[in-house]
Amino acid sequence: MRITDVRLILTSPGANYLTVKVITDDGLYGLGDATLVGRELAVATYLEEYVIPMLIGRDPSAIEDTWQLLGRSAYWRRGPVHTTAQSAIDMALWDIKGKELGAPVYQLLGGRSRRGVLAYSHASGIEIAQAVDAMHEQIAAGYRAVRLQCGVPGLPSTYGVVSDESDQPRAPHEVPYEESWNTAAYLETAPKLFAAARDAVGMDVHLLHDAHHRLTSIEAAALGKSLEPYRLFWLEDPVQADDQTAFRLVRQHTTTPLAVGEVVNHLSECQTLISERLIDYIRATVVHAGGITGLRRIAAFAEPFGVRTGCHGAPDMSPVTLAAALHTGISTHNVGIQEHGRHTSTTDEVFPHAYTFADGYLDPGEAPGLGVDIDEGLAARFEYRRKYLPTTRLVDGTMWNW
Ligand code: GCO
Ligand code: MG
Repeated sequence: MRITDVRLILTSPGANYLTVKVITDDGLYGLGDATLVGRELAVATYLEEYVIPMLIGRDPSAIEDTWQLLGRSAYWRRGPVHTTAQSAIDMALWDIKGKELGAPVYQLLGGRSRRGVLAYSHASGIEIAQAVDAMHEQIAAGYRAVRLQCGVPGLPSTYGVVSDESDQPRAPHEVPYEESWNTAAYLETAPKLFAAARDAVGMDVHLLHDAHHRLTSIEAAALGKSLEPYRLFWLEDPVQADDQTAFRLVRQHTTTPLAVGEVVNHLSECQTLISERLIDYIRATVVHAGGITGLRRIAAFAEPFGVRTGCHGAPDMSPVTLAAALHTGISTHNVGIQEHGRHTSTTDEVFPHAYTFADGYLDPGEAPGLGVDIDEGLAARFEYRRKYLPTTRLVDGTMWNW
C-alpha cells in the first residue's frame, strides 16, 4: 500500500479544527487532528509545503519510521507547529493500520487494560454558587470527576468561566482580547469555591482545578496548601509549564496532587518533572506531543516514576484527538484520567465517532481504526475564521500568562 494523497480539511463547527486525511492507493484513508489553536494556518502551511511532499509514495504501515523521519528531518526539531503536523500524520497512519487489519487501534497497542477511561468534565460560574450548581449538573450527567472554576471578584472575566468554551460566540477577534488578572484576589477565592463544593457534594466526587499558568512557585505552593482540606484530584498548571524546576518548590510545600503538560510537545519538556516526581499527572496529548507514538513514549517513561497521564481534551481539539487519546488510554497501564470538554452537537455531526461516554467513563468503541470519520460536505459549511486565544495582563498592566 502507498500514500497517494494527503488532504487538509479546515472547518469551524463551534471551534476551528484542521484535519489531515491521508489517502492510500487501496482506497483506505486515515484521519489525524492537526489543530494548533490560534495558529491553525501555520500548521497547514507546514504540512503542505514540507511534510506532505515527503509522504507521497511512502508505505503507510511504516508508522514508527515515518514518525522518526518527520521528527529528525527538520533539524530544528520540536516546537508546536512541527510537532502538531507530526502528530496528525501519526494518528492518521494508526487509523489506516487499524482499518487495514479490521481492528480498533487499541487492539494494536496491547488491548484493553481497563474497563473504561475515567473522564472529567468542566463546571464553572461567575459566582461560587453558580459554579456549584454547574457541578451538580455535571454529576447528574454521569461524571465522577469535575473541573471547577469560578470568577474572581473584581475581574470582568476569568479563565475557564464559561458554560463551555466552544459555546462562546464567535466574535471576529482581529486582535487577541485581553483579560486581567489579580493573583491576591484569586488566592482568596479558590479555597472558598472548593469549601462550598465539598459542603455541597461531600468527598465522593473527584474535583479538579486549573490555575492556567498564572502563579509564581511560592503562590502556587500557598494555593496547594490552602486546597489540601478539599482533597483535589489535581491542581493543574499551578506555574508556567516550561519552568520545570519551579515545581520543586511547589512540591515541597503541598500534598495537593499536581498536573501539567497540555502545552508539552516532547518528552524532554517534562523529563525533569517526571523523573524527579514533581507532578502526579502528565497532561501531554496526542495532538501536540507527537501523536499516539509520541504519547506512548511519554507514558512509558512516566510509568516507573508513578506519574499517570491526564490527557488534555478541551473542546478546541477535534474528536479525532479524543478518539486517539482514548485508544491510547484504554490500553496504557498508567492512565489517570481523560479531560472530556464536550464538543458541540454540530462538531459531533461533522465528526461521527464510535467513542461513547457512560457512567463517568469514556470508551473508544470497537470500530476499526480510530473510529472517527469526517463529513466533508457538512464540514465545508463551517468556514474557518482566524480566532486568537486571549492574552492576560496583571491589574497594573504587566503582560502575563493567559
Ligand atoms: C484545559 C486547557 C484549555 C486550553 C485551551 C487552549 O485545561 O482544558 O487549559 O482550556 O486553555 O485548550 O486552546
Ligand atoms: Mg488546562
